[in-house]
Amino acid sequence: MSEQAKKPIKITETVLRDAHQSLIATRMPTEFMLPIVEKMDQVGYHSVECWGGATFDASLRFLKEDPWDRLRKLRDGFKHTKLQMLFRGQNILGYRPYADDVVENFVQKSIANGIDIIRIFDCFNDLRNLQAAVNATNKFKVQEGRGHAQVALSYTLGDAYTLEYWMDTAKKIEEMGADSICIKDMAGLLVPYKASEMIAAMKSATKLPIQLHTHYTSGVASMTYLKAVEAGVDVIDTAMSPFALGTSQPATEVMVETFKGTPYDTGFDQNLLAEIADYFRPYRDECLKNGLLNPKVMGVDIKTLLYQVPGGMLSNMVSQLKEQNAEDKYYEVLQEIPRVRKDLGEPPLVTPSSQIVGTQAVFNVLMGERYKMATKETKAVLRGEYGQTINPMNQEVINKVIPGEERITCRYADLLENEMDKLESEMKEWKQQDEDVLSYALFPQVAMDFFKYRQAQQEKVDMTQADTKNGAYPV
Ligand SMILES: [Mn+2]
Repeated sequence: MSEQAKKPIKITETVLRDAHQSLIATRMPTEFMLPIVEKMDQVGYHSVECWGGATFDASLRFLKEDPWDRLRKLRDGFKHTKLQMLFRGQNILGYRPYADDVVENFVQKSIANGIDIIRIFDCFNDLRNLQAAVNATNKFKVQEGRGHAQVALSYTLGDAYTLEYWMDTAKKIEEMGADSICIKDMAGLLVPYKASEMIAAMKSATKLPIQLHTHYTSGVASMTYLKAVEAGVDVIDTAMSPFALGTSQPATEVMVETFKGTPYDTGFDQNLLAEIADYFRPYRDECLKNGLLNPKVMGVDIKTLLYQVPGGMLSNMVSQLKEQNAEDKYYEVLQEIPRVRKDLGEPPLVTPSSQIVGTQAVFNVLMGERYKMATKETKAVLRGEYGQTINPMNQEVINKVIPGEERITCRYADLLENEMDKLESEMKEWKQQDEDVLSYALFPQVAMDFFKYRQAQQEKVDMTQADTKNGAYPV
């Protein structure tokens, strides 16, 4: 290939977010991350994913850390590398739909505290649930001097998910003002040759850069990346080898070596990557020893391809059945999952739709009658509160579960009153920084427990040592 045809593949490093979320339940503490930041900053990554997803919840709940403080510390350390986060559309990082003022405020504070790229997704791929976050990112881009709105499409299989659908959606994403598109394959369902087709089709539909995010769960991920790169994908998500593979991403070093000497050569220094891997490896060993890292999640789980459900959803289902002493119903539930998914309009299976479909399938089987009992969430989906699905929902199921109830066809957040003031009034005695209101908005009980813990720690310390500007207190 000629010099002009060179197209170095860009890499987003996930070891500080999705990799440890997928392998060790998001338990990597900030203190462990900071010493390696300077080296990571020299690699030349397109971005480092380090925030959002479950990091926020896990920080407050289990690590007793202020997630905002983690972000500021990482921002301080990464002088050259863009920081990236995962954002669940109108649900932000929480589990309910928020009013637009909370979404806007969260986006502003994320960017102001150090985020460059916000990856925004919706479990139904209902773009209306992403517009407020995209608009907010574009609004603060100017004000904060950084900000990039990436819309992620939750990848799934099903008759309605044709190449035309993906191409059409890519065009709509471009029209809504996003800066790039991500194909988010949370279950590792995208196989190599399908990836070629999909990337080529989407590239013909949009000029926006396309990033591919997948998981190694089904064992095909690095081959999928290879075909996607050949088909023109711009960025891939990888994890440093000690926290790669299994339910995490393909290994950074492996993908870098794969493209060496080709037009896609990243130019990364393998020796530098090896030093970074050396830092993470003993921590991986420690996690194996203390049980945080279960060897079970490190193999190939072919069930995810067979049943087209994410690995995490299967393990949830197994524990639900175990609680009910009904493990013998496993295969019955597995067969019920696609039927429930169809009844609900065939959405992708990703948080929270994966839990909603999985739990309802368990209910349907255990009750011996379909929809004899429906969860609160199933009802909300049927009412249209989660948004529009690709296919219509099953009218018989609607009649049985929410008889006579009015269904919503507008964007659900249009029905919500602004709520920042109310949230602030509920927690103002604990507020030490504006960001605390957002922590409380997302996880009221967990944040409150954290605020109490923080105060107790502070009362034991010399307040003259407190770095109030950064909200960092010596404990
Ligand atoms: Mn992921």
